[in-house]
Amino acid sequence: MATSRRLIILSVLVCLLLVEASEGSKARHYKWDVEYFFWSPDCVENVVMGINGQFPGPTIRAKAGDMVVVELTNKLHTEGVVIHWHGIRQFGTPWADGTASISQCAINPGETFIYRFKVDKAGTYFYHGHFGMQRSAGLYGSLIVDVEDGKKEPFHYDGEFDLLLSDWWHQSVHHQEVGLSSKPFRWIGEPQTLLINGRGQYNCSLAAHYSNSSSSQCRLRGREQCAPPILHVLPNKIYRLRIASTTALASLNLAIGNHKMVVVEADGNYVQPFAVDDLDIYSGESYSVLITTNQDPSNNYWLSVGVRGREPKTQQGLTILNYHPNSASKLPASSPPVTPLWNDYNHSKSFTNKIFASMGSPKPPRNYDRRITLLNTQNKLNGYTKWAINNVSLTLPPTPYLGSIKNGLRNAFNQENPPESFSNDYDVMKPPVNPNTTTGNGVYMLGMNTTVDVILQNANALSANVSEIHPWHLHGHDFWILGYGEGKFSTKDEKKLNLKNPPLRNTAVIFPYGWTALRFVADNPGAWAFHCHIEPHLHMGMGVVFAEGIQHLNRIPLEALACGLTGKMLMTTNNHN
Ligand SMILES: *[C@@H]1O[C@H](CO)[C@@H](O)[C@H](O)[C@H]1NC(C)=O
Ligand SMILES: *[C@@H]1O[C@H](CO)[C@@H](O)[C@H](O)[C@H]1NC(C)=O
Ligand SMILES: *[C@@H]1O[C@H](CO)[C@@H](O)[C@H](O)[C@H]1NC(C)=O
Ligand SMILES: *[C@@H]1O[C@H](CO)[C@@H](O)[C@H](O)[C@H]1NC(C)=O
Ligand SMILES: *[C@@H]1O[C@H](CO)[C@@H](O)[C@H](O)[C@H]1NC(C)=O
Ligand SMILES: *[C@@H]1O[C@H](CO)[C@@H](O)[C@H](O)[C@H]1NC(C)=O
Ligand SMILES: *[C@@H]1O[C@H](CO)[C@@H](O)[C@H](O)[C@H]1NC(C)=O
Ligand SMILES: [Cu+2]
Repeated sequence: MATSRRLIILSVLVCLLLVEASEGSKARHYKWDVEYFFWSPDCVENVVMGINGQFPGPTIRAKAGDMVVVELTNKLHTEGVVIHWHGIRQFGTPWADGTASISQCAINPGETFIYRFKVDKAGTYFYHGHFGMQRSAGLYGSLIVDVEDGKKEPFHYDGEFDLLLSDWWHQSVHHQEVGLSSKPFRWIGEPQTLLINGRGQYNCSLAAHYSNSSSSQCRLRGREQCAPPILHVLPNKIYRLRIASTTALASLNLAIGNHKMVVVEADGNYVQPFAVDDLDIYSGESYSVLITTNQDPSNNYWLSVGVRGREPKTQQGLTILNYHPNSASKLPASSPPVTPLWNDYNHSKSFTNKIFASMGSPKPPRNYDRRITLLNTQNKLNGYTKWAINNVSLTLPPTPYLGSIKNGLRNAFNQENPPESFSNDYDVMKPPVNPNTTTGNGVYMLGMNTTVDVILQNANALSANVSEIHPWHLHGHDFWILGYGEGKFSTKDEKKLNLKNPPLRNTAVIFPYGWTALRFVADNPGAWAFHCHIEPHLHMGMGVVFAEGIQHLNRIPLEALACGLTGKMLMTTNNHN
């Protein structure tokens, strides 16, 4: 009886496996060691946090529907680690989201954690460290999901390139972190170098010879760790560039000399194609653009990346679009495209306002169940400099929320709901009269399957006439961006919200003194970070946590729980056995 039942179960399992195999989806296995090693990302030797001796880490390439399995071993010796799969929603696997203190315990030195999750949607994604400021240390790489077998992308291209953009400091992340947490505050400053696929040039310029700048012409042979990743193309073809930004701070603008770009994808969702000469990309975002190689093939062309939104002190990141196989090192005839002025926000807004969902993409629900307004302010706390949301600066608890909520551990974090809005008399245009804030680690508990609106409200920072850009990234969901506006969000802005074809994304910027309206459905049981993707800002408290439906989860893998109060709970359970 028992045997026959076992047989039935076995054959059901075999059938399931066969079904899975016949659909072509499979598991992609990776075995990674995270470690520090010496590297010269910008021609200056430094220490980077990389994977299997590579910086940036290896690219994951999968098909929609595949399982990705990453066996991650922490070889850092003196600190924990986790990796977040940015843009992957983790339906049914919230413990694999890779956020320390939120979805799992940090992986201790010497320990291995297995991330196992499904990539359900084709698109351009990336992964990065999400513990402390490890993304700034270089822990990142690309994650590309192709359409499943038998399906086609809704546009044609002959070849593709993957461009992962980042910014780089010579000062160690530990030094940066101590500065941010010190009294008086020490800001990290602007990056030394912009990197394209982990490569940039600090003390020389590929384009020195076109300008009067003091930097010297780089003399690179092409095999150096800092040599630019040349884009070799053939004439009269269409190429897809997959561009993602994992910068710690910089908002970027990317342009290619003489070539228009047609934007077709944003954050893993198709958009209505539109052509631009240059595009803005904020930390946490990704785009696919199509370019046609229809220019004079005897020439080469610059691809340039420059800083927006902060007065730039960093030279452009550069590489070359090369048509002719024998002239890869030939410099383009003219100077690199000029990055728009850093404070030309109209240029940025005009780009952002061109992005709409492609036809056939899911539409938002007509109404919302709950609206949460999040005021972004810069504050003081006992003399320390912080960022706060509705006057709460986030400090993560030692016990990850996912496990503490599932197990009803009420002492693990503040049980009251954080504020849903801010006082009406707060003047978003003026620095605060009383700049002091509080800290907290409460959670916005969302009803399962409810529709949630978030109004991100920007404000003046601590100094007069200063309001900064903040790209907000949501874990576990895509949201619709219903609109952007100036000043304080008001009921008359309500009518202007776009419910017809708003783009679905996982990252949305708020412009200085502006607001951004988002809508999403809380349909993914788990605990999810929602935060400014600027690494030092998050470190200074600029984030919140949402949670929904955790009671619907069956079992959370013990390895995700082995710390804090859930760790203690496991020990007592084991003792009873
Ligand atoms: C860049 O500067 C570093 C440190 O000053 C030096 O060691 C290195 O040789 C320089 N590299 C180039 C390409 O000039
Ligand atoms: C370099 O300086 C000269 C003389 O000051 C000026 O005419 C020229 O436009 C400058 N070139 C660039 C690329 O800035
Ligand atoms: C930006 O656009 C706004 C609204 O269209 C306009 O009033 C303003 O003058 C523009 N600013 C600049 C610097 O062009
Ligand atoms: C803000 O905090 C500082 C330092 O804790 C304190 O000296 C100051 O009085 C506070 N300001 C207000 C208006 O409460
Ligand atoms: C924020 O909290 C601090 C400390 O409780 C308080 O002094 C301050 O008035 C609050 N500010 C706002 C804008 O609510
Ligand atoms: C939430 O919605 C999904 C999809 O419509 C449905 O399968 C699920 O049962 C719902 N869950 C709850 C708790 O309502
Ligand atoms: C801020 O801007 C206002 C209006 O433009 C101006 O009157 C004021 O002097 C500025 N303050 C500072 C500190 O720059
Ligand atoms: Cu920010």
